[in-house]
Amino acid sequence: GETVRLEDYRPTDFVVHGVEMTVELFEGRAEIETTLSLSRRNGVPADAPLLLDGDELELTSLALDGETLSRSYYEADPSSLRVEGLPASGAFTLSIGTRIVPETNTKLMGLYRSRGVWCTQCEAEGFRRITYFLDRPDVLAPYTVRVEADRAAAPVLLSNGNPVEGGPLDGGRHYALWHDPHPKPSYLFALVAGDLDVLTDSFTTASGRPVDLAIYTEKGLASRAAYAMDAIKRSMRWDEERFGREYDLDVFNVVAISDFNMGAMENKGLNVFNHKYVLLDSDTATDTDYAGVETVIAHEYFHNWTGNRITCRDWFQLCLKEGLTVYRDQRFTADERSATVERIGSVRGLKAHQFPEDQGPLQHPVRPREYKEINNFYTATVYNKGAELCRMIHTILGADGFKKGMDLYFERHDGEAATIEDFVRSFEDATGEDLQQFSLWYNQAGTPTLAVEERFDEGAGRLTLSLVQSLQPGAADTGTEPFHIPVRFGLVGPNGADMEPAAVSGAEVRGDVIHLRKARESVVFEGLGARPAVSILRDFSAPVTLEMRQSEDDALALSRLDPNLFNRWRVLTDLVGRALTAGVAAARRGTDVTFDPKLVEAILASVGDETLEPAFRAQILQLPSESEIGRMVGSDVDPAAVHAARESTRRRIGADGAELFAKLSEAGRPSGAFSPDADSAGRRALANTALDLLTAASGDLTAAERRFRDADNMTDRLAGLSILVNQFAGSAEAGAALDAFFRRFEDDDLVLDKWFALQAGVPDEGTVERVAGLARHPRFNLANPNRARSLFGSFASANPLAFNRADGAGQRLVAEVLLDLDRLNPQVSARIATTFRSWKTLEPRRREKAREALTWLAGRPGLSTDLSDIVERTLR
Ligand code: BAL
Ligand code: ZN
Repeated sequence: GETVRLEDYRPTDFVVHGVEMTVELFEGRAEIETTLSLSRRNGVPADAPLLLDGDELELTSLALDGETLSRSYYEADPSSLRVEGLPASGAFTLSIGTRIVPETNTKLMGLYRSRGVWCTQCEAEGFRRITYFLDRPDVLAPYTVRVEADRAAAPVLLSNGNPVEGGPLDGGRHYALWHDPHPKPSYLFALVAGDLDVLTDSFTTASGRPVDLAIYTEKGLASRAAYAMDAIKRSMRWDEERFGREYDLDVFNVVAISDFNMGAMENKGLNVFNHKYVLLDSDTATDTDYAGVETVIAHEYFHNWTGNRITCRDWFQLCLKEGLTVYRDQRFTADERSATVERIGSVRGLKAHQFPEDQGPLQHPVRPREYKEINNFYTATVYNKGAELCRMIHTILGADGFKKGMDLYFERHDGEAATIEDFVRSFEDATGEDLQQFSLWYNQAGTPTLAVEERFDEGAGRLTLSLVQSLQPGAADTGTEPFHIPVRFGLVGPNGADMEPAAVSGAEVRGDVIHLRKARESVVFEGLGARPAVSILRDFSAPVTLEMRQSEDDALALSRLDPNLFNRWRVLTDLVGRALTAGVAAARRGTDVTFDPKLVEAILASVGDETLEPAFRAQILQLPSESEIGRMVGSDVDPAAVHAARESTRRRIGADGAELFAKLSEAGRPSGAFSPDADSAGRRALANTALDLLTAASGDLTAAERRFRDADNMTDRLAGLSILVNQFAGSAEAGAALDAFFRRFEDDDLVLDKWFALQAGVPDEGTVERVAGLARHPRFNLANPNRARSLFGSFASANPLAFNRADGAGQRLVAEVLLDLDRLNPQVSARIATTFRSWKTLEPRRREKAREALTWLAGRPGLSTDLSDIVERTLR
């Protein structure tokens, strides 16, 4: 494929004023007639042709102002339509007929069928698989869409905007007409038709507009959408209260689909969801699933303003809508649940997914400068680091300044396709703050290191903090200039309160934020009556790697006393990380893995502290994953040593905390009927984490078996099953539990995904053969993205031990599957391929095996642009 570059952006030659479509759905084909109202942009030469994008299209008709166009005026092939001789000035219409086959569309981009339901996915470039169009986000127009289908096959006919009319047609067919008055880019187009159930509700906006809400599901599943419906209403209210944004149509529709490449899609007025993020009940979904549904529902709803009302000028600006909308959904979760636990979860996610991306061969800035395949840039960097950038703007400007900037952004750019520069300028103009240096965060890739040293002069009561930032050049080669880093901090006194220095000098300090702008700067705090424990980078105020040689005593004091709860978790996690890294080195040498008793004591003290939220205490108990430990080790990684060190540490904590864990595992559980609320979920998380560690230490599976058997909800059932399957792999008990689980949930795809994923994650070298066997299971289906991800995505991303097995069989298995999957669905194949991104950090033997697998894959003929782009960049 061709490389697309940011610097090459220029507006289209033609302006689209309106789009009218008729989509006729039949078994085996769809006929589409699209009428575009167009005009030549001022200043464009009168002989410039109109060039429209297509992808696997068949042109069936073409008319200019209603008159069939002669063949000599146009050239059409499946991927483009070029029209000459169009009017030099004034408006005209072009009517384009296309024919497609939704049934054979396994890429799940454009119009396709999932379990008989017609549905669409157009972001980023799927609309061109429906009709020829200027398929780019800066072409905005109102749409009127008429959908026609057989009434029995598709009693429900949906598109964007408001319903206008509908009715019967000859031959058992019927139609519905939809009008979306809000100008939108083609990637927000959607259409759904099928025999669906519906759950309805209503919402009245702050200014009194009534909105009909509906969630459509496959037959018999609408009752499982109740929690999602509640989340919609809470999201709508929250956006009014926190961002002053109201909904703007008469209806808001959500459709849950079985076969879906992403989590969900924010199409205007018609959000289409992977059913995983809609359908829930206590018997089939875990607390994590509930939280996921709430987040994704909120995220897609929030896009209505950040993404839809204000969209992106070009795909390089993707973080403009995605980073901001992730930031908004994180704030929503913080308000609805617990701010500290939300922050811990987001930082864990950032470190697990974004840091390795930013530190490996797939590195790219939050705003990339070039791409070959835009689908490969829906990444943790664009989304999650993009959200961190919004959070840093909030930290720099404060809540009031941030709000003023957001309000100005909405006021200035509503109805437009905007850029990162527009966004940043809104904050600058609203507050007078200079964010030019800050903007480097959008353009320079990589995770900077922030090294902090402290010096205390007892006699003078003076604390000096030296801060040094550095950035290593990486794969993206985008420069290493110093950033503007907001460092939130506190000086914690012996009684646990933040101390107030009499005077501060050096680097700029505003309130509790140090503004580091140079490569190295110091801050001097005067008039401190005692030596404080320095609580640095509170709430993870910048996405950096923190290096601070803090004394263990100070760190342990902070773990008990820091008023900033996030940092209590952070200091313990950093100490655990250091201990695990040393443990990996010991395991590699074949010596015993030891663990500082004072650290275990501090962990147990926090976990046993009844004044803290259970969900927070559960976070303290959850050790970094094996992948995360591998990233901390950094190079020459032996996954077997990582596994050994982590397991030994788990046993050690389990043994030392046995008494506490026995209590938490039983007495801490919520009683009464199941409720998915955050507090109950937190108590289940703590109880189940405690049981996991207790079992790791005792080697006794009785309690886990009981938790599995007696569970009245999926969270507990799956927790019991995971302990059996992960800790007692191959045992008769684990096998029997897996079989029982399968028999009970055989007809439920979302639960079966858990069954596949659980087995793919078992940290045992034999899992390679097990996964190969599961791929031949009658219920495995490579064409279903959720199923493909549940088996192979889980295996490659969550099981470093087996995936990187020393003989290379794990990597080879995945490479072979990627090739098969690529022929069906390049987007999903490319996404799973990113699991190879840390291969260069492996020890030499495994690294060589990974190189062989990747090289083999790269050499297969006919790879998609999606997959070859990832494989080639990963190998480079
Ligand atoms: N826009 C793609 C799905 C999402 O990020 O909401
Ligand atoms: Zn999004």
